[in-house]
Amino acid sequence: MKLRTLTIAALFILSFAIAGGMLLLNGLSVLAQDKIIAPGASDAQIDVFFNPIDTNNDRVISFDEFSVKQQGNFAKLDTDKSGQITLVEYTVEAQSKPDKLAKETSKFASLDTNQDGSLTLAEFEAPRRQQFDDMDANCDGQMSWGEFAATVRNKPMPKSC
Ligand SMILES: [Ca+2]
Ligand SMILES: [Ca+2]
Ligand SMILES: [Ca+2]
Repeated sequence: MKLRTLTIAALFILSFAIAGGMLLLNGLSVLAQDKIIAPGASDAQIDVFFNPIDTNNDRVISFDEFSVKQQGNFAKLDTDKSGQITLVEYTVEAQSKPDKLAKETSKFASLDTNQDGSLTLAEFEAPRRQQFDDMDANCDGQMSWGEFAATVRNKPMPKSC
């Protein structure tokens, strides 16, 4: 029963995080980009966050598992399925809102690291990749349960690459 309550709370928090906001609830805080911080989390509470991300249940989080939402967003924005997102595709929903358009245009520019006017999946996912690499303390390309838990508890492991 307790776990069920926790799961509902986690789903609520995650859906809020997807909206890009920040929420404080029972000492858990969730920042934009789905960064979850819960300093006193028990192992069971960590599992509530870990398990839905580890979709193949092998107890490690691969980058593809971690970036599944970003990869879905990329596919959605790439309306002509060229494998690249143009500025027009990226800003399609902001066209009628000047404030949002300016913000999205500058975000696009910051993601377009080779400045060729379009975003590859790697460019689009780069912020998520950075977050993953920060959490992958031993740099083996996988996020272990321990690495994940350490970050959620706000005590990231020292890098040992
Ligand atoms: Ca996995
Ligand atoms: Ca580019
Ligand atoms: Ca690792």
